[in-house]
Amino acid sequence: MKLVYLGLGSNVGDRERNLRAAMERLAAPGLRILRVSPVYETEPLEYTAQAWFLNLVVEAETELFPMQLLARAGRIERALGRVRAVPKGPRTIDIDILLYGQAVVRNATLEIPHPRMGERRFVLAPLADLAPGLRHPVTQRTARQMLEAAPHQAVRLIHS
Ligand code: PH2
Ligand code: MG
Ligand code: MG
Repeated sequence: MKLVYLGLGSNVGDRERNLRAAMERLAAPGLRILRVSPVYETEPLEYTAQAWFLNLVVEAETELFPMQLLARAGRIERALGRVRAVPKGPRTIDIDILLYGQAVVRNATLEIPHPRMGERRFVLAPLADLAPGLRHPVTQRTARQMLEAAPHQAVRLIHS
């Protein structure tokens, strides 16, 4: 059983509902959601000409291997109508594996820890709410330390 952290985001349609629907589908055999962070409304990063996102982080325990978890996430994204029109562009739902226990995974389709998590307040703010002392397995920095060092991005707490 591994403790994992998943980053969810939505900026198309009913964003709250998309997040809820994704969590309902994530919680299937082999994965149990333990805690859910507060929801943040966040300025788009990287591809900036798009609507603001709602983002949250899910803490779960899972028996799925990383590639199985990635496959489940991809199936849910497709089921909820995600279309990959613009890379990093608008999406009904995005489910990213941030951390998988203390594992380091790198292959052609998956990299864990998520390679850009250290630059993303939309990930680090909700992650630090759940697990401020959680350490990045490579840098050994805590979620709180990463949040303090992250570049500017507007994020505002919507609700817990
Ligand atoms: N996801 C991206 C790119 N930019 N910006 C915010 N605020 N939230 C996201 O979830 C997000 C993003 C690529 O997945
Ligand atoms: Mg993403
Ligand atoms: Mg993604």
